[in-house]
Amino acid sequence: MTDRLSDKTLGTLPAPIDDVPRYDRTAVTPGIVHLGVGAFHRAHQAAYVDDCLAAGELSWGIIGASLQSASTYDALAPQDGLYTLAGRGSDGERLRIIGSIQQMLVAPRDPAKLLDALTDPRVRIVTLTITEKAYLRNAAGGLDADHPGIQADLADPSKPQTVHGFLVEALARRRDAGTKPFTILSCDNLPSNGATLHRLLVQFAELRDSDLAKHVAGVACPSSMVDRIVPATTDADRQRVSTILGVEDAWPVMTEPFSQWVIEDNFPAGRPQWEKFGVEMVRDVRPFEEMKLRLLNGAHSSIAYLGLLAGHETVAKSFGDPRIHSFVQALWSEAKTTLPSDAGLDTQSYIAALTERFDNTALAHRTAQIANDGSQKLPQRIIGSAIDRLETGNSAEHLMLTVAAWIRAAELRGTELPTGHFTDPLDSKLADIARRGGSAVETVAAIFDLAGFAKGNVHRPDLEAMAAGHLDLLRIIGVEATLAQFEAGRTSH
Ligand code: CS2
Repeated sequence: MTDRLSDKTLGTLPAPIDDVPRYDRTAVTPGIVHLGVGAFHRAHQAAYVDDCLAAGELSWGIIGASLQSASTYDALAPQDGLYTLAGRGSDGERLRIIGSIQQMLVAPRDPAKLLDALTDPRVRIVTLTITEKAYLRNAAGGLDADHPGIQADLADPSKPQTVHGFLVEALARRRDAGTKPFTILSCDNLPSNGATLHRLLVQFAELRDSDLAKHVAGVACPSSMVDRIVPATTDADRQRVSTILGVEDAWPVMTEPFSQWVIEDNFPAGRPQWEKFGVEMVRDVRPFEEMKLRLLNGAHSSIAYLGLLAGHETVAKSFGDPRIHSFVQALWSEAKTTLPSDAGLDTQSYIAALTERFDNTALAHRTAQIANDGSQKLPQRIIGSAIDRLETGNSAEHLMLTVAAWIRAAELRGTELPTGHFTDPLDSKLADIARRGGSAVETVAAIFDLAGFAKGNVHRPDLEAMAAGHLDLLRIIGVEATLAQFEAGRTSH
């Protein structure tokens, strides 16, 4: 098979394709720059924008930029930005071709080109899926001003490396050219993601000059909650999809049927009519975000770390392990009580839907994929709930076993788990701590310090004590017996 999926071959695709772009792609103009054009963006925001383009809103094409690797560019540029989105559920697979990405850029290859796109007056929104670690927060939650990327961007603003450097330089140039600022929409799994990004950008701009900081402070950064499970594409997926298409798609994206996007409706420079396609435009995203982070992502991390320790390769296998399954139910019982009770959240139905989604065996969602970047994820997924539980005099044992399982899985890399099986931005320091071979108490204290978990919180000693007790169990009796002990504890209450 030599032909690639492209504008030229689009008309030759066979009938089993459920949907293809039915709009004139040559008439689309750029309205959105997306930073971090990985699989998640392509399964989620790009699909909603594709719906808007198909409805005739042709001024919202996406320029997709990778901030690090050129792999997405290399796969999609020869395909005119087209790719297959495969929705996989118990009733089979639905293939859809997405056409909303009209141009691709690789920031490190040509930062000036990305700055040009960001200063294009037609671009009115910048969306981001850059993952938690790219926000470059220090242990106290502020901007990590010592980060080499930040230092480089302060030294030479015209060749940015970080998202902060790109956005602030683009905003400065737009201001100087009399172009209105774009709206910045974070789509990452962080609490108050828009407000968090806004704060970090202002801090960064402040390091350049205070007038610029004032200007950046006036830029709208609405928060949003994004939800769709997107396992990494495998070679088998590439082959299967390409065989069905009859042309090669170098990077199809796998996902589940479920999709949700809740957005704070604050777009001074305009926006597509996303609400026509199921997007919830609301005044306050916070309750939705918290429910998602604490119930979905918290359980995901738990399933991932316990699953890794128990030898389960995928979420469906780990969640299908009866001990892990009932552990996660108990984790949910702890976490759900921390959610706001006056926001109309239906946690019961949410948990029922999650149970079905995690059971989806058509998705081979690897536990090692979710295990990445634990130091960046656990604060909003687990630690926040645990603090709230202690605050109200309740226990947080299940939540803290998840933290202990992360620490245990991290220290087993290189022995029982392959080296680099999952990674973390704090890896070199985590490895130093593991090498010291300290007691559970010492190890947990060092890791809480390093990652800034519960920094300055009165409950931190209790959280550490719980995590250390659980880490001891995992080290001495192993994950199976630890889960059995938790189970026995639940039934005896
Ligand atoms: C997962 C998320 O990898 C992870 O950490 O928990 O990517 C999760 O699949 C998405 O947030 C679902 O919306």
